[in-house]
Amino acid sequence: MKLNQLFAAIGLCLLAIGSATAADIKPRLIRFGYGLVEQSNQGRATKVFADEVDKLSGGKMKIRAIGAAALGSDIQMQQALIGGAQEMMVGSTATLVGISKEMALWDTPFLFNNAKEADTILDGPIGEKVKAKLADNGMVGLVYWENGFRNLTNNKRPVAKLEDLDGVKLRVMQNTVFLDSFKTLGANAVPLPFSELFTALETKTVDGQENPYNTILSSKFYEVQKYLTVTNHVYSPWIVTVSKKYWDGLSKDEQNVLMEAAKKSRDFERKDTRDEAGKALAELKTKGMQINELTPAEAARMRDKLTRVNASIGAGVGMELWNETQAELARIRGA
Ligand code: TK8
Repeated sequence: MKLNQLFAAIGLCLLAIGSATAADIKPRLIRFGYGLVEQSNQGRATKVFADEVDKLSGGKMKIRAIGAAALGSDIQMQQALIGGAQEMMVGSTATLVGISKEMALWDTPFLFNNAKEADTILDGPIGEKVKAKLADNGMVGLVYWENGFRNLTNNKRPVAKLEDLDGVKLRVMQNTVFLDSFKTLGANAVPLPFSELFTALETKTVDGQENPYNTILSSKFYEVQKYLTVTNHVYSPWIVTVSKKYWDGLSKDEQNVLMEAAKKSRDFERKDTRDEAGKALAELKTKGMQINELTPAEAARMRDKLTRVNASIGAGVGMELWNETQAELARIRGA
């Protein structure tokens, strides 16, 4: 036997052993809902997740991806996961606060200075701890994806200073921290599901909203919004979740397939989103949006006002978690 034949024989034996012992995987159809359109960073990463699940399960586990909130808003999908009527979704952590109060940590204005800090905290022990709490409430959190730093758009006037927000009817996510934050800034904050946002802007039910550049582009908000102010006021992530009822019925191997595929999708998604963000801003400009940055003095004023909500976030998520997060950020920044 030649050496390469020997290796081939060994390989076959290993494969046989592998398939005999491992792979407690059954045919499964998993509905995975998300809010953005297919041609968005969320849609692209969902495709990566689906392909990886297919591959890792030897084609047995199939993801049926359903975007554009066709299965409902974030909050409706979460309820479907908790009840067991839907298997998986990806959505904002901000809309999970009513289910798991610790999630409000990620709503803290200016919590992270950059994406690297976000990755370190979200993928580290603090991110794990916050994610783990979901399991007490009917959902299993797999990984955090980047939604991104959020920026402000509106149709009334360029926002160059705090006072420009006076009376602006601003859609916020269905979350008390966001509501308090923007009320504190003087806006007339209105909580609405994302799935209703485009129409609300189009019909002028609201004047403005805040989301990352990627979303402003993929959801075509530039068609109904004139002014964009670079505020980067909060990094609020997305989280990939599974119905706990469904998860508990899966074998360890099946759970591993979902977890490994989720990690792969996360790494893809963060890179893809970051690559797209700069290009998206330039494209929004060519689409006719008027973009302005804040002067350092005005940015500081806004930051000062916004961080006044910090005390209530600390109380809401628990001071221990709050202090631990601040200490960890200080450690990262000092390193
Ligand atoms: C999409 C939402 C969206 C979020 C929002 O379902 O609601 O503004 O930023 O990405 O989760």
